Amino acid sequence: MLRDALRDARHVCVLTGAGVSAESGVPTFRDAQQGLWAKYDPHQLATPEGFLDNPPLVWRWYRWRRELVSQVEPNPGHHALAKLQELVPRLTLVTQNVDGLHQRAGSNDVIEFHGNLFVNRCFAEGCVIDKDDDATVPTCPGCGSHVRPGVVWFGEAIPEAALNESFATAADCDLFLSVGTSSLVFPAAGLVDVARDAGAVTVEINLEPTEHADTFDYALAGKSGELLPELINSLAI
Ligand code: BV8
Repeated sequence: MLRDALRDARHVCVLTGAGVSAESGVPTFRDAQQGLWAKYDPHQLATPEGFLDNPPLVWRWYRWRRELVSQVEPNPGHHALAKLQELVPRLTLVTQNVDGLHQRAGSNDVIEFHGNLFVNRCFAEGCVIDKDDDATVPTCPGCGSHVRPGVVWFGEAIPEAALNESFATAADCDLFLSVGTSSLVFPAAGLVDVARDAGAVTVEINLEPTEHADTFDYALAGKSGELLPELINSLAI
């Protein structure tokens, strides 16, 4: 029984994707882009090549996303994961999301596998840039290079600390919970294989079964904002 496996778990590893933020009103990459962004492919915009090809366009897209995320709230799914962290001996939350909503819901020690939407970095050096002038494309005060959003683009390496800590967690956990992700983007999608090989119970919660659903011990189809509170509240009983 899933509830018993969760109750008996010593170390839970949770991996979340854009589906966890969907009920807060944050569109997923695979949802049709909204409004003027409908004609752009996020997989093109979210690349270093896309940025260098048109820095003002990519900045407009990220500023639009920052504005959108700053106006939404964490949903019951985010809050349920924050509550789960209090109910189990150890929980490590790895998120592919860049919206910071897990932290706003009270989750601690979140590993941001793909960076954070609200951080700015120097394009050339990678260092964090605190100031954000309103220029169309901010420039690094240190070296004059473009400033870029502090997210991981397609074709870019995952930050080493996040990568190592996430794979170590997957290898150590005894329950792996994948929520709201299509499990199509690597290397994040490879975490569950490490957990499974280490003997962990694996669980998928997704709006509809992903193409990998049959490789999980449990696969629950439905909204994370409904299924997570149900699951976690059943623990508290
Ligand atoms: C890298 C930040 C190498 C940017 C993002 C094999 C191994 C390694 C790499 C690759 C590989 N094969 C291919 C690659 C390359 C590539 C990749 O995986 N491509 C895919 C398209 C095949 N990977 C990379 O480029 C990665 N880097 O490997 O570097 C390297 C090594 C050394 C040196 C140099 C290079 C970097 C990938 C990171 C890309 N950045 N985000 C930004 O946000 O702007 S990824 C971005 O897209 C999201 O973070 C998310 O992770 C991903 C998918 O987006 P979504 O579709 O929105 O979300 P998701 O897939 O999670 O799907 C949503 C799910 O939710 C759906 O299933 C839906 O049914 C469900 N859902 C919806 N509503 C709900 C719900 N579920 C529950 N409740 C609901 N209410």
